[in-house]
Amino acid sequence: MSEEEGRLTRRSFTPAMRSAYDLVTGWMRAAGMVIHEDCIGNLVGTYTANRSAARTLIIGSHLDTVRDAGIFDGILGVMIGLAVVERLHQAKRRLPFAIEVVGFIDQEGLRFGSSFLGSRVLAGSFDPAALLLRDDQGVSVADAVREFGGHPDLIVQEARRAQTLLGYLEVHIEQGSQLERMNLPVGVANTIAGISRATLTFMGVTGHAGTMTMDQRHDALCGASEFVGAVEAYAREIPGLVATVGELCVAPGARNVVPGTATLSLDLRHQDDQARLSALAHLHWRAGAIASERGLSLRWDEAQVQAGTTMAPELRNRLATAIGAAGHTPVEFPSGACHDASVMSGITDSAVLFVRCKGGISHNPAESVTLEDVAAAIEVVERFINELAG
Ligand code: HGY
Ligand code: MN
Ligand code: MN
Ligand code: MN
Repeated sequence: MSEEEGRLTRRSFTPAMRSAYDLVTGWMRAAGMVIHEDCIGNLVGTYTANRSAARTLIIGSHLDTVRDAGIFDGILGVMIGLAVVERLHQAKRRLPFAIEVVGFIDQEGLRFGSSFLGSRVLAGSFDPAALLLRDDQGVSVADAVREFGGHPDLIVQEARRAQTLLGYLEVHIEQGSQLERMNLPVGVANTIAGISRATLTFMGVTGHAGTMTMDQRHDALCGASEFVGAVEAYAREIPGLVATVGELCVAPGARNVVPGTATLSLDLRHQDDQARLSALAHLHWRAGAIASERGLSLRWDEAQVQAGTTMAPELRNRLATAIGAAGHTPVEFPSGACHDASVMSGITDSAVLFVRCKGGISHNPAESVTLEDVAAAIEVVERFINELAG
């Protein structure tokens, strides 16, 4: 469950992740699945087809979480895939394609500041440099993978071949409130926002809180704070842009010391890649201007985490048909949250089925869904699969 008792924080390759794997593996085995953990540690349950050389439909999502997470973000998609296979197993039904239920080991990237480590391995877009990332204890991804039972040096072989795949379906809580507004249990993502991230460090002069006069100061935290305000003001002006400073670290971090450095994270998203990249360039310029006005220096490290993605029209249509057949109005809308489906789109047709969540709340222990909406999602996935099986 969690490392801090009573709160859910399931970080990649940790004992908390291992106990989740133990639970899910038991359920997968009971549902007639063959289990394996791949070279980076993704959990893969395979429900074999009724014929050899069949293609595979992957149904999955991530098993890692953010800190103090809700209990549905990620794992709901694995459990719904598992529930659908369990019902096939109970009916002693095998399909003309295999189904793999995949729990990706690292999508949120809380532990290493990575992103999509698990799905990038399957999609063949894994960057080996990610193996060198270190967590707050100095443990590298490579060592964490090994300790968890994986094989970092064999990761490149784990990439799937597109011709063996039928597609990828991710069932995920909406993490927004469109479905609630439309009073619908499920919906389909037509696009997924792209993400840029940056880590900024403002560097000034550490000083004595009592004797360094205000005109002598080059206070790194004041520079960072001005930047945080500028980010919010700018994002409010640009339609469709969301910008978040989620992490801030001040050093040396004492109440009687003028801060010498302030390091912060920046997460930028927009459905349009051009708009996102020009926002990133503007905020980079703004950070530089604030630093020079205040006699600070600035370190700026940016990463293009994921481009905006349009989900596969054919799968979206099939989902819409399944939703209609299940008695609900099919709707489509963009996803502001990122999903492994945007990475899996790089190798196979991919789609996201949203499940309504209360108040759109997510990345928050108050995250919740209803049993009826989960049942509706399971029925839609079953109809989707039956249609695919012909
Ligand atoms: O950050 C996201 O959008 C996702 O929840 N990982
Ligand atoms: Mn394998
Ligand atoms: Mn999340
Ligand atoms: Mn998620």
